Amino acid sequence: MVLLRKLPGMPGWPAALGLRLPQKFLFLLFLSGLLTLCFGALFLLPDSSRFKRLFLPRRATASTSSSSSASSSSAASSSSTRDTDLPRSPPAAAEPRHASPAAPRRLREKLRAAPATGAAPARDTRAPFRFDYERFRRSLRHPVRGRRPGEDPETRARRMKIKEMMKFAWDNYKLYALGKNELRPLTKNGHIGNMFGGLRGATVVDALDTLYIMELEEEFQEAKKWVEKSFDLNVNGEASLFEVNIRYVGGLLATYYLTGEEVFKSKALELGEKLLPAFNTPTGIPRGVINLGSGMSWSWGWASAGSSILAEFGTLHLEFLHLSELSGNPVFAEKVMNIRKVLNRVEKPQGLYPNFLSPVTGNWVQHHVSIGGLGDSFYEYLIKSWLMSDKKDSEAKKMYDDALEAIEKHLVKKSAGGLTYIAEWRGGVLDHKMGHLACFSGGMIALGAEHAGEERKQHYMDLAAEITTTCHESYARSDTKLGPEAFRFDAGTEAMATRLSERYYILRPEVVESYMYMWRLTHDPKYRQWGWEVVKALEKHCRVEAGFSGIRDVYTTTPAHDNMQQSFFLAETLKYLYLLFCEDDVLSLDDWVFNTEAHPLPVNHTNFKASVQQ
Ligand code: DMJ
Repeated sequence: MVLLRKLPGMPGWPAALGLRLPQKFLFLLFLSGLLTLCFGALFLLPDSSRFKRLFLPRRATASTSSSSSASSSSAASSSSTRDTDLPRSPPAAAEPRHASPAAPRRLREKLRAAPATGAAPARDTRAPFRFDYERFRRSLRHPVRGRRPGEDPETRARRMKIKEMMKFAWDNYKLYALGKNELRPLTKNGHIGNMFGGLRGATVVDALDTLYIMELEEEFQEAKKWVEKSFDLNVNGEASLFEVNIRYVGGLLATYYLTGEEVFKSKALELGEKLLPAFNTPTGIPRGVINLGSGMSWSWGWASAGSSILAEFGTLHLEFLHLSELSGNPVFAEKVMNIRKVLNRVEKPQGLYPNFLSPVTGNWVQHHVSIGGLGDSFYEYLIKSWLMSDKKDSEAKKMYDDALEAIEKHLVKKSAGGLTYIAEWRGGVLDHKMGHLACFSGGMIALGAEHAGEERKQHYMDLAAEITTTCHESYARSDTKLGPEAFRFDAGTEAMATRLSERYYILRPEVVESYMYMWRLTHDPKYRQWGWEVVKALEKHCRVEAGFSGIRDVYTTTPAHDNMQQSFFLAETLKYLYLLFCEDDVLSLDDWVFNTEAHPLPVNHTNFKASVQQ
């Protein structure tokens, strides 16, 4: 209206245009409509627009930022309220970032090409936060690399042998594949694959902390230099949220905590930010695949009806709490605490956790339960969350205790030959099979046993020992003394693969992981003995001219090689073997929990800022 006031010496606008009264009225009407429209359009501007911030109250624009603390809590609470009246479509703003695989292809392609609004690293407006590294180091109860008191020469020699294997694996990767994700040791070149969304150097990041712990100083410096100079996070590919988290975020966090070198922290935080858009779903349960450039996410094509996988969204907790701890930004912790809430709300069949959950409804999609692939590290992260919280996160402990009780009641079986194993469950029907992946559970159950009620302690230690023995049997009964990908207990078979497709060994760590925990918790020398058998078998069957390779059949003494040196061989298999022959104060279990890729993350002795809210 101010604009229409008649100024002295100047005709008013309508008069100046030579309009009559009814026309003037119409003109005014048109003008006021136009103004209303312009104001309304402000709401459609991007949040970053200067005009929007000028005209609208600040809170309205900040609410979509993915990492400001205010926005994250509102996101978390809005996802919980949304859950009460599901199913419902995701909020319009979040929709393009997680097109479901069921969406028509053209739409998905269009969305993929859409600008990267969801992935933009959110601006944190709070005062700069500095993690007190020195205080953290002072809180450790043991020197990170141990004290090296007098030890018997055989143990030392075995440890040195494993160190030599690590150097061999690293040197060949460096020579033939530096900057690629894995080494192909037969063809002497690198492999990139499609799990890491365009990120490179999976072996470098996975190997960093092992090189450091083994005191391979020169090699550690080579790896560090690659991270500083060549590790590019501005990539634009489709990544597994789970794999990027456990290998890259876990590896970088662990190396920061071990060394205090800022580069590892800043890369971990930058990468962590890029993973956040995967959580923009109606329930806050992240989808499995994310484009690290655009922030769009979707479910695996093979996962039942667009579901998310228990072992994937359940294996973020440890790393995300540390991302909050190091950044001072609670958004990471809030995201994983919300996953807990969803899991606690949904009904568990017989107290078991099925492997497929809808990120839209928060309900189970299929009743397949497994402590091996698709389920495994979810259980591992429950007990480790409790340990990492310095035994304060009682919610995690209770979830672990209840889950283990249900597993024992429904899945733990004894074979005719007396071997204890954990079967899989398909809608109430048992599949008498154990995957190599499930063999981590011996170590996990032992780790939890120490903290079980007095009357359960010995029971769980026995269970852990029995499962570890069964997994050892799966190795001992093969011609190579290495274990198959899966072994069965049916039709007269005990701890052996029955299908051709399950006879391979890809340098996996789970069996030696359990040996390491069992050794630390019992000091029974048989675990070192068993570990040494694995070292000899690896040398004999997997070591080739330019590195280590998986084999296609553990039941032949002249196995074909798969031409792949997996990054977890350096991160986990060799690390756990090395620790098996170390004193207990090297990466002491008092101070560290290992993430599922064997990257050590510190126990919270210093009262984390992002401590768990009950
Ligand atoms: C590793 O990447 C991790 O241990 C994960 O939890 C399971 N699979 C591999 C090793 O087998």
